Amino acid sequence: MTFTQSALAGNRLSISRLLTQVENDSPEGRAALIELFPHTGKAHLIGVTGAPGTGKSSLVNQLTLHYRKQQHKRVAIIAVDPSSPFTGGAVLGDRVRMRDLSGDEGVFIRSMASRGSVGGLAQTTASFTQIFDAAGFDIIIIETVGAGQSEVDIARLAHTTLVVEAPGLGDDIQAIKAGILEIADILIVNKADRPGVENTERALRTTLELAHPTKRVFRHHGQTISIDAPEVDSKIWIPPIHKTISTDGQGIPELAESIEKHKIHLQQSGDWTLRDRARLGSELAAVLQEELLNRFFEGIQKEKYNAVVENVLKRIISPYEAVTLLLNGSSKQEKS
Ligand SMILES: Nc1nc2c(ncn2[C@@H]2O[C@H](COP(=O)(O)OP(=O)(O)O)[C@@H](O)[C@H]2O)c(=O)[nH]1
Ligand SMILES: [Mg+2]
Repeated sequence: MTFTQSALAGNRLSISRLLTQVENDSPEGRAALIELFPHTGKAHLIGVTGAPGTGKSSLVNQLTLHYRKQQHKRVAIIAVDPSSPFTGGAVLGDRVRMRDLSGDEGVFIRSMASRGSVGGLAQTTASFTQIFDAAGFDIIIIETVGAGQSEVDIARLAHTTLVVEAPGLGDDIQAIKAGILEIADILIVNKADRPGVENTERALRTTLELAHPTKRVFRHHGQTISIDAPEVDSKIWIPPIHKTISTDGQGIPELAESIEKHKIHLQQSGDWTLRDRARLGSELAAVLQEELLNRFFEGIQKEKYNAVVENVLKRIISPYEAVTLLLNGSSKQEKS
């Protein structure tokens, strides 16, 4: 049995080795991904994002405990933290997780920092989800720090995206500032034991109602009449807001139920397939781009390339002309 086959069978050591090979973009890693791909497409990918300290790791921990105890599902967790200097092991905030979930064969935790991932964070994360999916994990949770574009890209990998807020992070809601609210399928106000939770919830609800009006209000003979908007039907998902306390697990069963409802919604509306198509389409485009660039640089003499760059620097040719020159062997118009 090859070690790819043994990863497919769920062997932890083989999965671990495979993740490292993929992270290093080794030929073995690539070959394994090719072999594993036909076995993917079954797992529910759940993204969890939000500002640092909102309680994402604690929440993922509780959610995983719930899936293990109540539903006996196998859960893989990918924690992406670009600010962390650690790779391949535990990041600092994962101590809670290690304590509660270690020793459970049905749980696999992998942390990833930006260093060590050759193909970019989003690409590596996509490959990781394929490995876990093929290895038979029912649920794959991807935790990212909601900050930059690469986190949004990673969140887009998911079928269901949870955006986590918490009271006491300042008046502005972090998610709205970062523009990640629009990718939320489910909103969570964590730390519901803390003061200010109503304010945070109200602010979220207001923003949400602006984005998803559920009622149409119009005036008729001076009376305000409100009707249900016609487009509000089973095809439209309005993100629910959940309050949770991740230190003791309050609100977690309700959240898990919401996540399941969202999955059913995706499947019944056809959005599951649409999201899969979008995800795999952009992965394909990214790999294609990388491959074309590699082939280009393999096929050109370094001296020739450098000479063209030099001419761009001297303003003899523009970058557009340079590309024409590099791809066609001659530029359309020679400059004197
Ligand atoms: N009071 C309270 N503290 C929480 C809650 N959830 C998490 N925390 C604490 O908030 C801190 C940050 O949590 P962590 O899960 O690491 O946040 P992350 O940075 O978003 O992953 C930790 O000290 C947690 O114990 C909660 O629901 N209530
Ligand atoms: Mg964390």
